[in-house]
Amino acid sequence: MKSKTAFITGATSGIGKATAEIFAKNKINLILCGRRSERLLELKNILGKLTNVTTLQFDVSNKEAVVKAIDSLPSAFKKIDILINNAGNAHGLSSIQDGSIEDWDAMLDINVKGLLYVSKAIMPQMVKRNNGFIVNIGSIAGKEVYPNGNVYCASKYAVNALNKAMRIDLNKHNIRVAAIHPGAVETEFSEVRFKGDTEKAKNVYAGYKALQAMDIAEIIYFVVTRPAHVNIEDLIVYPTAQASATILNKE
Ligand code: NDP
Ligand code: 8X3
Repeated sequence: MKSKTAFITGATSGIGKATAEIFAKNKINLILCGRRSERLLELKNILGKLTNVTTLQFDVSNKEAVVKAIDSLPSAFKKIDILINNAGNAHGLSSIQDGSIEDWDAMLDINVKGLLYVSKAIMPQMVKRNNGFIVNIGSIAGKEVYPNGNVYCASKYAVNALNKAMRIDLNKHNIRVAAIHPGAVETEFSEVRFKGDTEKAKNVYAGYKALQAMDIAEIIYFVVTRPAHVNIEDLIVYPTAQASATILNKE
C-alpha cells in the first residue's frame, strides 16, 4: 500500500467517523476502531469502496485488548503513519460531591488511560522510523473547567498535558503531535453523557448552530496534510455562537 495509513479510535460515530470519511475520500488507508462491531462492519463496507480499510473492535480502556488488537493487524496495515486519538466520552454532569465513582472511573479509564494504552502500542514504531503524526482530540473542557464538568474536565486537562508531553518527548524523533480542542460538536457525545436521555441531549445543541463532526474532521485533515516542516500543535475550535465553555449565544 503506497499511501499513508491512519489509525482512528472512536471511528464508529461523530468526529472519528467523519474523519474516517474524509480520509477515505483522500485515499488514506484506514484502521478503524471502536467497540460497536456492526458499525465497524458497515463503515468497512462503505469506505472500503474508496480506500483500503481494516477494522479493530476493542475497548481502549482494556490494556490487554488494546495490545492484542494492534498485534493482530494484517501485515499491510502494520505500518501506522497517523494516529488519531479520538475515542472518548463524558459520563454524567453533576457537582463533584454528587458525582458517581463509576462515571469517574469510566472517563479517566477511557479518555486518559485508553489514549495512553493505544499510544504506547503505536509510538515505538514511529520512533523507529523517525516519522509519524499523532493527533489528540482534547476539548475546550481541557482548557477551562465549567460547573459540573469536574472529572470530564480533569480527563481533558490530562489529554492537554499528554499532548504537550508527547510533543516534547517525541520531538527529537521527528514525530508531529497536535491537539484539537473543540467546543460544542453535535454528535452522540451528549447522549452518552446523559445516558441515553435524547431530549436532554438534543437540548444541548438547541437554539444555535453547533459544530458538526465534519467541521472538525476537515480541520484534522488539514492539520495532517501540512508540509513535513509544519506542525499545528494546539487548536481551539468553537461554533460561532460559543465564546467560552459556558458562554453560548442561544436564541
Ligand atoms: P461520539 O459519542 O459521537 O463518539 C465517541 C466515539 O468514541 C465512538 O466512536 C465510540 O465508539 C468511541 N468510544 C467511546 N468509548 C470507547 C471505549 N471505551 N473504547 C473504544 N472506543 C470508545 O462523540 P464525539 O465524536 O463527539 O467524541 C469524540 C471525541 O471528541 C471525544 O474524545 C470527546 O471527548 C471529544 N470532544 C467532543 C465534543 C463534543 O461536543 N461532541 C467537544 C470536544 C471534544 P464505540 O461506542 O463503538 O466504542
Ligand atoms: C465536549 C464539550 O463543553 O461539553 O468536550 O465539555 S463540553
